[in-house]
Amino acid sequence: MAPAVYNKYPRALFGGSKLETDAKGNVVVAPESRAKINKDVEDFLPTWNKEEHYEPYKFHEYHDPALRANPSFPNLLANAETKNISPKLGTEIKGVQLSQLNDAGRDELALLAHQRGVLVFRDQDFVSKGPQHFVDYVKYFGNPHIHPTSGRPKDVANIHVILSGDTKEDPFSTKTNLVGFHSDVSYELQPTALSFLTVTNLPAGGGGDTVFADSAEAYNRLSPKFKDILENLNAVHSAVEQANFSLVKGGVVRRDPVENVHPIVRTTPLGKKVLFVNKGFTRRIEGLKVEESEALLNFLFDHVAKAHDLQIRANWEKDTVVVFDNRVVNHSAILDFDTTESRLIARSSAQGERPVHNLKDLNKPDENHLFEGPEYLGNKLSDLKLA
Ligand SMILES: O=C(O)CCC(=O)C(=O)O
Ligand SMILES: [Fe+2]
Repeated sequence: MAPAVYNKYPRALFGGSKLETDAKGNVVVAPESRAKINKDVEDFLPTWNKEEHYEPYKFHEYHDPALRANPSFPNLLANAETKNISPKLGTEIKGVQLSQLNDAGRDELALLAHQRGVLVFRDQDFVSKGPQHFVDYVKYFGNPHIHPTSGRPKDVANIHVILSGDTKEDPFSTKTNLVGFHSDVSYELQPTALSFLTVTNLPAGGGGDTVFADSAEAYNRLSPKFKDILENLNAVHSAVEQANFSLVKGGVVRRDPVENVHPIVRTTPLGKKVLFVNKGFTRRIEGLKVEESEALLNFLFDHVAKAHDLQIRANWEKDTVVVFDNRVVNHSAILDFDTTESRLIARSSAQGERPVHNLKDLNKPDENHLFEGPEYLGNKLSDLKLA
């Protein structure tokens, strides 16, 4: 049989920066690419080590901090200036220093992020306080997820870093657009809930926003009859393609890929119903034939991607921190910036509950489906011909 051929991936998405291997076997950004990145974010630069390996996540109970919050937000918003980005999704907030919030303020942060989906905080000190502070902060909200494939700062595993751009190659040579809506790591038994993003090297020429789509509104827009069909369906979310993609481009797989089955209509611990499928990781609907599943999923992916009237863009400034609830939005990077420039985004995210359709099932354990099929390349990578 002819070997499988993998398409070239657009370098701009995951970075054309020059890499090298240091004395400890870590793959790091080489000096000539480092020189293009602000000095104050050195500690956030991505590193990879092929020896780093973890077991699949096991079930743990999750108690949503938002359930403890005062819904009047006295600790979070007492001195804040807020502006809705759209009526239902996204709030821009000034006058709050996240690192200074007390526990009650952090609970309120979780609640407001859940209600508004996306919070854009200006003038934060997270970058100057460094990667360890970032993760310690996120620990309050749940277990800070370790990403299976992304770059991570050299001293801290629980931050996912993407260094994009830094290439002369045309980012659109194989695709007409690079918008890729997803909900982060939805393949996990317990995907991430509250997420913190900071862009630490902004392209000077503008662009590079992050687009968010409202998954609660996406559900609400459907007709009652169509909602009824979705209520009883579950979908498989898969980490396999992401793992293979990482192998093909010479990266790491820190945790063997899992597949998990989640309800298509998810109810959060706060009672919000959301459409929980995403083009990034949802692969098939259980119990449907292949064509039926593809048609239905493609409709739902298009519904989310095309409806600009349920989306917002978060625009980055120096020291902006975007807090989003990964259960209630999909998001995508936007590759409209000058990709000869470097853009460095760092994310630390707390794992949430195992997704449920009905709250009576909340915090009931379930098992990972470890992937054992033929598609995971693993050590078969060398048999492939790379295009
Ligand atoms: O780069 C962006 O704007 C989004 C990055 C992203 O999807 C993530 O870090 O999870
Ligand atoms: Fe993401």
